[in-house]
Amino acid sequence: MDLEAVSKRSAFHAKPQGLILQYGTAGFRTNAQHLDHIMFRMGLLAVLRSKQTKSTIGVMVTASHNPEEDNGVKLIDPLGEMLAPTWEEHATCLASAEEQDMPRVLTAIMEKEAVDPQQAAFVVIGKDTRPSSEKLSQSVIDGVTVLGGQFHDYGLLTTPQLHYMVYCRNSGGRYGKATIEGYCQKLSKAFVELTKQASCSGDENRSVKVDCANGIGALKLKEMEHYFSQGLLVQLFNDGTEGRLNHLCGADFVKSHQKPPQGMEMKSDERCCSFDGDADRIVYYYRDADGHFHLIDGDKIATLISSFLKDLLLEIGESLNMGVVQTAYANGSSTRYLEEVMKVPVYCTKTGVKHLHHKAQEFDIGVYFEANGHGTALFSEAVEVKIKRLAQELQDEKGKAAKMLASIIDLFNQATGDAISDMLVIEAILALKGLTVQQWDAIYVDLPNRQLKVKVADRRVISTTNAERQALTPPGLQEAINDLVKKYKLARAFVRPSGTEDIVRVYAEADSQVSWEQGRRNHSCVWNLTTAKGFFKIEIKIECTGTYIVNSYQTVPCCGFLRV
Ligand code: NG1
Ligand code: ZN
Repeated sequence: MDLEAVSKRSAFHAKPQGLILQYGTAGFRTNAQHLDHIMFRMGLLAVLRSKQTKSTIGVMVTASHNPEEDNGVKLIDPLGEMLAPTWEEHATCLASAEEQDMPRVLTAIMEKEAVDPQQAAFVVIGKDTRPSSEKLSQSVIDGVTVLGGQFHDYGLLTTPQLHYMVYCRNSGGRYGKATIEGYCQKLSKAFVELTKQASCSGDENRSVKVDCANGIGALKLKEMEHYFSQGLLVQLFNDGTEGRLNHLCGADFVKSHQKPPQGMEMKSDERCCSFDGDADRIVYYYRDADGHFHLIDGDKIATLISSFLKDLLLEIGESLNMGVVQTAYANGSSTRYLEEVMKVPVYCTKTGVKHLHHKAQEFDIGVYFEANGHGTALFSEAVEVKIKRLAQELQDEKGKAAKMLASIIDLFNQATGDAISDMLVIEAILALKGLTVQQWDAIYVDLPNRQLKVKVADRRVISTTNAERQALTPPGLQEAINDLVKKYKLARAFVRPSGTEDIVRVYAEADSQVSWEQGRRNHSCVWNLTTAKGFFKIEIKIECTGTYIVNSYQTVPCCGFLRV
């Protein structure tokens, strides 16, 4: 390894002095202007990780649902998974090292991870449609090549497509062909096979409107259109020809504002969905005859999928171990429905797909979704082999169910949550079950809930436990939350520091109908605490306003007291 060459090249991607960025839940994310050195260094790190794992590593240039001026980067591990936690730390160290220290940090990582410098390295790169992505992905390539790594640049891809490519390349072809045609063919073949079995196939039922967040999802859906042209009519909105990426549209906007995106024509009872900017999240929604908007989020998607899979297993007569994985943001009604009605075990992990993904891998069949619409289903290799064998062997109804299960296994992107693949899964299930979007929505009624972002002086004053559902610090916070929520039926609230933004997130839900009937009551709690950073005043306020419970939380320096 020629450290001198690395140093020389790094000077073209010099780190602004003092700029410290952290590899968070979804890699590095910030304004694109601050990312050139990060990209170069992630190119270097990807080469080291590739040498260490003797596998292809992915580097995706995207900032998902963030505004267009931001960008970001994350590394993809050999099985298409998120980067291992120890390497996230290496990424932060390497990104934070001042220019002159960078080669030393690089060497230290190599020593710590016993990287063989002679080992060959291969890196695949993808990028989203942000104006900054082209230049930033060139900086990644610069980092890869200066360390002698080989690379393939896929250019524009959705994030889950790059995860898929990495998984294909490292599974020796078992998972599929690592090309965009391979991806389209695998998914469309599975979709067509699956929907062949559907008895109702009226056009009405088989058309869906998609808000593409003005992002990469539009390009990739257009590329796929002709593969399933007979099976599904996909109408694209916010396809990037006019609006700005993620601006007033996309899955994150729809989920957090609980309203339709701009630029989408919605007639009553039409099935609509939104992707996020890099097409790894999806939420569905519709307007009813009275014009009311109804959101169908990741929790209801997980419920639809797991109930479909469970029915198929019953039909085949196989009792496999299936589990559903959620986070603390899952609506309480969904958890209760899954556990009490469907009798499926539900597990809660920390926020962030890597936590859900790893938990889901513990089951024969693991379905995981974040409420924001990021998720997929995982099938163990043994289960996949068994189901595909049963699909050949079994006859009649059992054989039909086994064939459907075999197809749906291929339709899921098992490397990570994928809006395109999830949309096809959902459309296939709705067609097979003959369900309208309203019937799907009516499976259970969401508890009214609110999620807020609060800017705080230092979000690290809050630490959590029990899958982020309880605050450990600051002292007194959890007790205050407990005091408030115990006054309401089915109430739940928690606060946690975000892993992707410099904010604290507050979540609250309750059966507000009962609270409302009891009258308008406001409860608030204020207390003071001293931290290493100084004095903070914190207020938690839960109030009943109409049908919602609103919870707000704020820390401010002692110079003033504000309330959101
Ligand atoms: P943070 O910022 O840590 O809450 C957000 C989402 C996660 C996940 C990551 C990565 C919520 C409440 N949080 O994490 O679910 O998707 O971004 O994109 O939606
Ligand atoms: Zn995303």
